[in-house]
Amino acid sequence: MVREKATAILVDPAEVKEEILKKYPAKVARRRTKQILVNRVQEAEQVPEMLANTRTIPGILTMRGCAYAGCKGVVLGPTRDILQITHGPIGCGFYSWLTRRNQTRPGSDKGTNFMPYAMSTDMQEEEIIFGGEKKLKKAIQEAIDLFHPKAVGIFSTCPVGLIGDDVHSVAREMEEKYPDVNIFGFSCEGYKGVSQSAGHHIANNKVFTDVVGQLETRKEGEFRFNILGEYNIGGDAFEIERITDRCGLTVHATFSGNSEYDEFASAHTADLNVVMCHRSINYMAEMMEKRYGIPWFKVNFVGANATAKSLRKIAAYFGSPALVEKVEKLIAEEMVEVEKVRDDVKSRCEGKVAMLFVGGSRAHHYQELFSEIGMKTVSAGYEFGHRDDYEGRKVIPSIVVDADTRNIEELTVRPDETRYRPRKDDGEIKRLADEGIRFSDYSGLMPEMMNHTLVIDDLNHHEAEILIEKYKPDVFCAGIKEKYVIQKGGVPLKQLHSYDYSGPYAGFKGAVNFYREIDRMVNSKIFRFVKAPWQESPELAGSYGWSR
Ligand code: CFM
Repeated sequence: MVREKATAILVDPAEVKEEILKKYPAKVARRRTKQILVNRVQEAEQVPEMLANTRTIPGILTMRGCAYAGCKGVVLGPTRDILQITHGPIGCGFYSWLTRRNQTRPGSDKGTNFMPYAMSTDMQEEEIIFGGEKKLKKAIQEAIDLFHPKAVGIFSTCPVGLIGDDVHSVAREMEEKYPDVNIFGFSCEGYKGVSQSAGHHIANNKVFTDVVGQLETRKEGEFRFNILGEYNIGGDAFEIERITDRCGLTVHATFSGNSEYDEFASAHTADLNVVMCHRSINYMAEMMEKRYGIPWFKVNFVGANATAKSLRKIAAYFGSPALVEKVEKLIAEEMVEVEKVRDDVKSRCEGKVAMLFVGGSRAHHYQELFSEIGMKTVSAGYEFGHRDDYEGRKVIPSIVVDADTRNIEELTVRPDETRYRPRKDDGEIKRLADEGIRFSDYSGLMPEMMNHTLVIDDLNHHEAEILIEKYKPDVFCAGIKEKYVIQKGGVPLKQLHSYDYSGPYAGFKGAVNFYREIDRMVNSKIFRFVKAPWQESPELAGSYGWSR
């Protein structure tokens, strides 16, 4: 049977919400009702309040990951020459090893690259019972002897916190022995906080206190800036660097796609921070502004129009007419191919419907690419975004700090006595703000979504099933945990974490890749013929036992 096509307009989001909540016990429904919102954008970007960054209700199969994943896998993982040791059982190290498809390109054949290695202390019962610090010291020793790294990061997994191993004292002790190696530990036990978001914060804090500011080297270039929150998944950072190079801009450091230690250590010498993924790295942007006087604003290199807009913002900030001209010339050149493919793809995709449930920023950013080919995003949400990622940073003062958030250290940062240097005076900042650059701000996902869309935090399988049944979307964007359930339900799923072994999707070339990929997916007839086993016999019964 071929599925009927439904348009978003015919679906009442309030009814869908009702249908979702109906199955829940009263207590669960009372909570979830604050996390499933019908979007309504009012004046001054006012939107309904989202209950976000709170614990997942036990028993609900969440899409979220853990704090260790956010710290080791996400923020530090893409850095090629910080030797990273997972202190814990082997699974944590193994499953955080390149599964995110973060890529890197060492400058030369001799350039250091530890990313092909997964290093772990491989804790056993013995260490769980008698402590693992001895084994950790041995591991660091072995790694230094073999690889002679500039820096070593130690990442704590759940058991480390449970048995009380002190990774920080081990780091200090080993650093005394090897004063030329920067050794630092992360208390990023998986259970810290309610999701991987806690791990981002822990990583930001340590990189800020122990790495940034250690070196005063500057890359050559007139317009030097850092890109914060770009992790080079599927080669995104390569495409962004191609574009910025062509414009004559110098990316001093990317936190942390295609990056190396020295770039982090000297990042405080750059003149601007632009933020891609607000959720994972806003802490670093703020701390660098306070200590070194580097202004920041939000950019988005996902989407051709968004890329052009971001480049224009950066050019306006540096204020050089020659740079502005170069940027405009590049945009005009790059848009030729983009528009050709976009218009062709749009003729087949216009009016189709997408849903996005990913992480803490992509569910917002990728809506740009869909709208460029005429597709509507009818429902979206983050796995672990905070209220500011949904509603905009204006709500930060009213966010209630709960025990889980208090668990993560908030650093008090003051201006550096010798190195604090405002990059622009107040008058210039005001002039740029009047021209539309929103410094230290992020508008959030909801103000930029259509009214009557359904915004859902921390989506689960039950809710995804209802969304599919009611909206019959043309494509569903999420991750590997969702992929096959959704596809068996007859809807193609695009992985927006790993890009399904494809990419890049950032920048101009990335936009072209994405248009083509989505065209193939939403216009392929095959999914409509899929019949999942549960469509014919909806309940599967199982029993534990043994039969011969
Ligand atoms: Fe930022 Fe990310 Fe994301 Fe994220 Fe992630 Fe990722 Fe993501 Mo997967 S840092 S919040 S913790 S953009 S790994 S590169 S795709 S969930 S939306």
